Amino acid sequence: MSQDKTPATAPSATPELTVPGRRRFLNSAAVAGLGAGLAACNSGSQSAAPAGAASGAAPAASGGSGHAGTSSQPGLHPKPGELDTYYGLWSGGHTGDVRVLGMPSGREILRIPCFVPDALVGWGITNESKKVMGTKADGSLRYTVGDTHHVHASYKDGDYDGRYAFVNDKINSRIARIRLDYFVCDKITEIPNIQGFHGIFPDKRDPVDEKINYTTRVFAGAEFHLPLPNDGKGMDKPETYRALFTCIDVETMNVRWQALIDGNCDLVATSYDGKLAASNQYNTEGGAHFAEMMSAERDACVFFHIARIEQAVKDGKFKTYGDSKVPVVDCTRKSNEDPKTALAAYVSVPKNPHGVNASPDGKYFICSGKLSPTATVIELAKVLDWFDGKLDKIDKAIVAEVELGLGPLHTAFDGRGNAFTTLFLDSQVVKWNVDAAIKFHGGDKTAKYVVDRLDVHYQPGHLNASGSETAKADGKWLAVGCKFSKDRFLPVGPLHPENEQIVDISGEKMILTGDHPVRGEPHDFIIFKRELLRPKQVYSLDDFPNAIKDPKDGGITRNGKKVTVKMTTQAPAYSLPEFTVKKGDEVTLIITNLDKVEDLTHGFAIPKFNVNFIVNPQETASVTFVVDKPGVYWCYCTHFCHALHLEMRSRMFVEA
Ligand SMILES: [Cu+2]
Repeated sequence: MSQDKTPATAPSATPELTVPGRRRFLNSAAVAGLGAGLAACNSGSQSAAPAGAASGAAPAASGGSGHAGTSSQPGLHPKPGELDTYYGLWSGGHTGDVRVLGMPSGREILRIPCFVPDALVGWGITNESKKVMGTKADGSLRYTVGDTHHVHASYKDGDYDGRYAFVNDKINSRIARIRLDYFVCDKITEIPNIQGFHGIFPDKRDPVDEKINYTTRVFAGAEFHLPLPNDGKGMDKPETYRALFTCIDVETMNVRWQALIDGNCDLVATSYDGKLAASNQYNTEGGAHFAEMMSAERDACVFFHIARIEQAVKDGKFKTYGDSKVPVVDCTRKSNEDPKTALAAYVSVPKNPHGVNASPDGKYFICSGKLSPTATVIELAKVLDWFDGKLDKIDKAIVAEVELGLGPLHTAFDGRGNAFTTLFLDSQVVKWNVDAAIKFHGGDKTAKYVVDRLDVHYQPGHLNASGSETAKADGKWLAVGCKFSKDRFLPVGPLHPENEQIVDISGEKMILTGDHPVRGEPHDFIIFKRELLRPKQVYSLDDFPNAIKDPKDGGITRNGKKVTVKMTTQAPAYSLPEFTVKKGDEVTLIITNLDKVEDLTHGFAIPKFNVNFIVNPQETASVTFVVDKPGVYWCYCTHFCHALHLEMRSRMFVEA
């Protein structure tokens, strides 16, 4: 494969950072500004925590100690012809797509359209993409907006298996599946009974069948409460609104079951043994207004016992809502007080937690406090003990609750026992040792759990490290999604890009090694070794039932007002240099690209009919449109293909 031609660019070659004067200034200003705010939350925290002035925090200028740093940056910036050593899959936010970045350079290589039309590839224009996206009875797209937040990939044996990635659409409660061989979205499911589908996570193996050591389910958390069914009744009674947790089958992409819960779901995590899934809950109050959502001092992380839930579904212990046929099991607190039969358990977590992340050793889920300066470490073995009746109180599964700094949101891991948590308000990443935090929480006040701090720019949301969500976390690179870039890039008017920062985490200290701007508005991402994927760069004609395998099979067929035009492409020509239809016809145009050469993609645009799409090597794509204006229309290739690309044209004659 082409990836093999380049030597790996190891993070050990990362440089000592030269810090410009302005950044030093910003750091000291930030630290000074935080002093007052931090005083309030410092009580009870160890001296190394949290933040700048008090703790000798490591600023961005922490240098290369502990790293084999040199004065050049080969690790971050591959030379022409060199390849990155990791793939990154980034959510696109409300551009509704997934983006593929090369890491550690941060270079964007591809955008994979999912929920929103994309003009480059004709997503939402071709019949094939419209079928995936979903259409109304008249054939138009059901939705043209989307909001992707979290991308996660399918597993086998605790590592990514390169089959699928999954991403949520928060706006319309949809989940998309992406094939990681062709890097295309091939399936979208709209989840019933919920709104605000936010957290998503695949399972890592089956909770019952040991032989199934790979992903078969993906879980979805719903943030917003709704009347059930949401049919216009009970709208003025928010206290009766409810949220559901959803399980989707990854092969059929059908919804398998849903779970009625108390509170809501934010992010989702799954255990390495497949037995547990969990979601942090920031609105256990069930509030409909801002102030109500923040009224309780502690919220929760709700754990789902997957095997028991699926048994309950099998046993018919469920109900359905409205038109939906999806079985909904009862995971509310009241119905699950007996551990031995409980389908769910609620571990309490301080005030409005955000983020729940599974440690790569399989032992812990870590919830960040958001409005509390703490992270809560929950030991999964103890959660299972509670379900087995061996632990009297579920909150005894909490093995640490330690202060990290202001606005802790998400946690990544290096596979060496350390966690990295974003501090939104502090604009920092804090590196902390999980075992030391557990010791500190257990009473050993000499245990120094904070290892390092790094200023980031600015207000980080998600972060993730290479392999962090797998058992193979390698502790080399960390990416930090900073929600505000402010002064980091040339000013371009009011809309700023976000700032993705790359951090070398191979040593004791974190080293900030790069910034890159990203178009709004990525949220979450995963980073994994490039060897895990085996992408295909040329399709097979047999992948498409409507493929035109030979130019002589092309031509025009008519059935009343419905006309089918079939043609093939071979650079620099379309097999039909012209074709004739009549005003009022509904034209379906099918194109197969017979070029087999890698990177030889053609486009097909027709003026005035809103048609433009591409066909990749050996791909077949089609569009359907009505010709309502007579005349000559020059169809042409929009995607550069050949020295005679400009000459690659056809004419559509529309007879009056
Ligand atoms: Cu072309």
